Amino acid sequence: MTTTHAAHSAEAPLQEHFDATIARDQRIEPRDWMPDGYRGTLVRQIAQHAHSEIIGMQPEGEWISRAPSLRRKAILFAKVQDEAGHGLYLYSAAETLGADRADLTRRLIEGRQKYSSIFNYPTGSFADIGVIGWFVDGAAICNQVPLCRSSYGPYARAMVRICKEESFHQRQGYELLMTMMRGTAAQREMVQDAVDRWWWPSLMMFGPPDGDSPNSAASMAWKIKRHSNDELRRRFVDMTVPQAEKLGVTLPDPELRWNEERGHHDFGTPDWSELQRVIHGDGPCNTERVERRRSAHEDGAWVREAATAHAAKQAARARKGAAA
Ligand code: FAQ
Repeated sequence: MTTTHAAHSAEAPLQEHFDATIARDQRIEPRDWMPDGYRGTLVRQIAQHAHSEIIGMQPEGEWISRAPSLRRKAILFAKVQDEAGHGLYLYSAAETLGADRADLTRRLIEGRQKYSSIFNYPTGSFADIGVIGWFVDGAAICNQVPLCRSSYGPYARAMVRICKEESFHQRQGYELLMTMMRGTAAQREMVQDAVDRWWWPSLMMFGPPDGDSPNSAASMAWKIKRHSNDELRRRFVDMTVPQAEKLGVTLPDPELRWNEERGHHDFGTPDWSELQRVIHGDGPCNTERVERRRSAHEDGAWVREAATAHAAKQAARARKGAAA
């Protein structure tokens, strides 16, 4: 996206170099000049993504102590730890743009930055853990594999490892559901109930429809986003329908059917007013999820202070050693 007034300013050669790099599909790196809008958009999206990973630990974390076997507990524990790691890579990527992690956390806690709507729904049964892996990680993969080709180097590289781990997460969810579907009638009902509750919120993860997505045009011109919200949503539906058939569950959408002509599935319209409500703080669990994040942050203050004091001590020792 070329800023026309820049063509007349001292920034013109820098803007030209930036535009040419994007046009050649090469990466922008932290040392490179970039337009303020590009930097701001990246900080916004990466911070929202990082916050989602961290808040996303809560709905599943609630089940670690209630997992039905040691094996399931170990798997869930590893998954929730992975989400923490993803949050940390992403905050680091935001820091390469000049953002400050403490400031981003403050903005999250004060409701000034967003996180994914999906993490404002309750996890009522252990089947929800399987469905989160299958749907939520599946949607995350659809959305994030193209981000491995995002134009900003540190973000794209962080996404490579994140996507590998999300793929493992999705499979563990599907395997858990397969196991439950081979179990008792009550277990099969739990799976169907979880599918019914998570389907529509999962479709909303891809964001508002293209016509109501104010950030998409610039993000796609800058090659931060490679596909539109609706395009990725369609891919997710096409990917998930055969998996649902194999599993033996029904997706709760009477309009869902294969369209031979288009070579894609037709599907119903999510309740966009629900998405807006949840994004703006009025979902079933927004208050408790942000409050939990706030108290974890406050309770962890002594750890941050101790780590800072320890790092200062180590640095002083190293200086003393170098001077001796
Ligand atoms: N929830 O103009 P657009 C995961 C906001 S990680 C909340 O279309 P954009 C892993 C949007 O920010 C899941 N807010 O925006 C995991 C904007 O507001 P703003 C997170 C939403 O950025 C699995 C406004 O609405 N993934 O699942 C949502 O071009 C299991 C207008 O929207 C990412 O963040 C929403 N659903 O497109 C963890 C991926 N949709 O910022 C634990 C990276 C839209 O102007 C357990 N992000 N908004 O105030 C993206 O790809 C994009 O940011 C979109 C939105 C596609 C989410």
